[in-house]
Amino acid sequence: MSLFVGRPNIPDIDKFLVKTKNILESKHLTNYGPMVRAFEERLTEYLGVKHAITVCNATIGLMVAINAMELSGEIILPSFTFIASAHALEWDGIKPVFCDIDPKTHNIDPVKIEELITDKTTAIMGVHIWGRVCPHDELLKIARKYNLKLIYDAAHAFGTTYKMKQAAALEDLSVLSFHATKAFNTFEGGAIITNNDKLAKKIRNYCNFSFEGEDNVTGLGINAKMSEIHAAMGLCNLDKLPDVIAHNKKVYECYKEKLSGINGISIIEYSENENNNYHYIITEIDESIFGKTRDELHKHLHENGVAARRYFHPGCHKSEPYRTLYPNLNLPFTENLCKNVLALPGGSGIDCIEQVNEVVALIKTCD
Ligand code: T4K
Repeated sequence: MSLFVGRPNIPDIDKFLVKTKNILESKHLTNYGPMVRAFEERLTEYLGVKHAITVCNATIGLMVAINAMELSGEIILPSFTFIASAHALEWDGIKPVFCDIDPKTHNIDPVKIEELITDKTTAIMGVHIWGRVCPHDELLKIARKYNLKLIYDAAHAFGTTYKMKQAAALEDLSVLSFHATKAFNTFEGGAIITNNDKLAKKIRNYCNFSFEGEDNVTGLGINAKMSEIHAAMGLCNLDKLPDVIAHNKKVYECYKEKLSGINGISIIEYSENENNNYHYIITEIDESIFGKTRDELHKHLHENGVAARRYFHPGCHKSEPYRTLYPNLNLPFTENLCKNVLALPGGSGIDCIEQVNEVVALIKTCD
């Protein structure tokens, strides 16, 4: 058995090949061609937003968005996230100020934010970990109180809704990832989502070297464009998204039922207010009850063909360059979670429910 976390969703191959042929015959490969324009239109419809600006990946998308919002100094974000969230800030010359999480939700703890605000803070960056939406109302209240911007790393949150609203539609701005390993992919890619017309115009300008017209450069832009072939993948995968989420949910429900019979291992649960994309199967191991550590279980699964992942071990603040920059920073809830969390193969990494049974059976034989 070989099972993976983050197996890409592949669309209808014939449909994708037809689009590929059209792209090749048209000789319009990039620079906002018809595929990208059609994909952006579909995205705005699906998300219920005014602007969806496609980008080559979410990391660059975050960097562009931060520049366009004129953020500087310090930005507060959780340390329990993929390293790209922090790296995007550091590359933009901004100090990432790491905040601890709420161990119940794995998201940034709003109660701990205010004490981290200084006169250099310009924004709060929430990360919807596992597609679970951050406590938006609380974050927005703090942001408005201190005149800060609120930006979301929504890399995990495509297709996730909160109180009937798409997570990516929350103000002030969100950045989605369409990396191959996400619930929805364009091989590599992402999108910057905003309802602010002026900001959207600026972001578009930045994404294309700040060209206005043929040879008029108006600022310090970069190349963050999505190409036609990536957009074609996005268009085909969008058609499949409802089926993908339904499959993911079935897999999640099955794990939830089967794991409930094992003491010391719990699966993340969602509130009634949210509809997740159920892409990630996230468990926590309580060693004192399970009898083995998370790392022992991780090793056992790998030895038996299940490539479970220790996301996001050891936490951004314990990874370079932040470990050296902030050697005395301790975030107890983040560090504890980093020791105990294990992502199991889910979504399109699982073809049939029998494979869930096999993973659960393997977990039971960890000794
Ligand atoms: N913010 C957050 C919160 C993020 O999670 C991410 C990315 C970003 C920002 C940045 O987004 P992008 O700039 O990437 O758009 C993966 C992804 O590379 C990364 O995009 C993602 N988060 C992160 C959570 O997961 P790895 O190091 O786990 O990837 P990798 O290559 O080990 O793949 C995981 C598994 O997926 C493998 O075991 C095999 C399978 N796989 C992978 C690829 C690439 C396939 O079956 N086929 C494939 O093509 O980081």
